Amino acid sequence: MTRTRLRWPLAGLAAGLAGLATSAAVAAVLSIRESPVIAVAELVIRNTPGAVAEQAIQTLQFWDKPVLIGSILVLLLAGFALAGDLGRVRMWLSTLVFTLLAAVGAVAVLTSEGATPTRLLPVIVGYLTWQLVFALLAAALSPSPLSHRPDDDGTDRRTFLRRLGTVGAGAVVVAVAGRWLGRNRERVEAARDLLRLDGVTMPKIPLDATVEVDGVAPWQTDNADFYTIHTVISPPAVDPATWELRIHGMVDREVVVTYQDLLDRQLSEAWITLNCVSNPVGGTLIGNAWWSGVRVADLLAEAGVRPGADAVLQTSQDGWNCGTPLAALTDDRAAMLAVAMNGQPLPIEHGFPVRTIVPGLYGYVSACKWVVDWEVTRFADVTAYWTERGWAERGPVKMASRIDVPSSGERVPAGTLRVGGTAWAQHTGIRAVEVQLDGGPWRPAELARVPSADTWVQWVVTLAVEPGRHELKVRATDRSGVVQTGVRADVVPDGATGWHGVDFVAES
Ligand SMILES: Nc1nc2c(c(=O)[nH]1)N[C@H]1C(S)=C(S)[C@@H](COP(=O)(O)O)O[C@H]1N2
Ligand SMILES: [Mo]
Repeated sequence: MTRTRLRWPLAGLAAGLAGLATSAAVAAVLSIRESPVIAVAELVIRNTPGAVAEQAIQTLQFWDKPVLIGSILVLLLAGFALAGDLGRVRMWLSTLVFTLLAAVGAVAVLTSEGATPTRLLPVIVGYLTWQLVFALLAAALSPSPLSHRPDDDGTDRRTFLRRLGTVGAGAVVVAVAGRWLGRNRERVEAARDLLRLDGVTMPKIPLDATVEVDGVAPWQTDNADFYTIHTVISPPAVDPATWELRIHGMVDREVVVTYQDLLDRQLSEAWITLNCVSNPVGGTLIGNAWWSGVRVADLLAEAGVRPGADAVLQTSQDGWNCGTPLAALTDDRAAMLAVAMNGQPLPIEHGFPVRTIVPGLYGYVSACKWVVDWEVTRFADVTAYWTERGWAERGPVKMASRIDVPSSGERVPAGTLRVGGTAWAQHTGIRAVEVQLDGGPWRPAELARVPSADTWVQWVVTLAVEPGRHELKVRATDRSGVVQTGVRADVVPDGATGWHGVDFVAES
């Protein structure tokens, strides 16, 4: 009887430890520095009064942190055992304890420095593991309604012990796998840090490319500020030493390129603006960087594209794919297989070690990150990730313009107002930008100078504004003379259109 009683807290402990293992594994795979337990420790540190902390540090010396984490673990184990024991009385009491413990973890994670919703994942996975494993073990402990034999204990005990063993082994496997995957990421990050790419340069921002207006998005977007879009939660860790790109399909000869092959070639470099098709009017899913890589046209020429092909189906290490018009990859534009962004090896979240960049096409049909496969093919024969989900097959970037200053709702002093922003008509170029105040005449803005038609262009205009509420609109004209349409279109299926406008208040 007493031994049966002990099995309940034991089940709670096993479920609890299994949850800690899955949660730590998820944190490792996602490269989250703080597992929930560490986050709780940091929460305690943040909320410890200075005097108490000092006392603790004095008595414990540098053992303060291990003691803190150790205490949290002991409390956790006690909580697990309690949750298990309460399950003997009522299952919902166990659920309550596990939920409270998970809630503490969630609060710690969400209040930690630089918290993002992704960081909740380890807590959620750990919590689900607790509930699931505990239910599984408890089922073997509860007396079966069908059997009333007093000595039924023997078979139930075997079931319980077998499940306990399975859970233990599973937890060990998960913990080891999590560590291994985490290590793999660290290894790739270390390999990236050690790379020195000869031939990759980082010029200064071209003279006259920026208008001096505070609040206008910088002409060059830093890697850390560059928007990121991908379908995976955790970017794949791809080792440059084993990376390969296979070019096959409608080609004369299959070509396999390695990372070293790319570095041994003449690198081409350019300022190129990258646009997301999901960028709404006035939105910020756009960035401009200095890219270094190998011309796609040269690689395709080596493979020898067969007549009849009109697309390259690009696939990434993570299984995502996109169909890119062959014409945009082989004409005179700077389409490249990029190895560097702003003079640095590609950041992992931007496609390390190698990604594609095609000026003039939205990212979803061209800018394949962690790219490993190019199949030269026909649009008629393939579909790709986003086209299967209702987006257009080809995605040329639409002309757009944006007001950065003043921002919507801003209060500015009445009188002279410097208004500024950015505009793009990628691969055609911007000829003019005009603004309209309160429905009045369109007035030309002054354009900054850009090195090519493949980047965005900053603009500035000085207006006189009376005190009161105002509405300001912007529109661009491209170098072929087309004026940006004011007709509003949603981002689906091939990019937003419409003039960006802001409301602001001038105060006397
Ligand atoms: N492997 C992979 N590559 C991808 C995507 C993706 O989901 N997976 N998203 C694309 C989209 S929609 C855009 S807009 C760009 C964004 O590139 P960035 O994250 O470097 O800004 O990457 C493209 N390449
Ligand atoms: Mo995108």
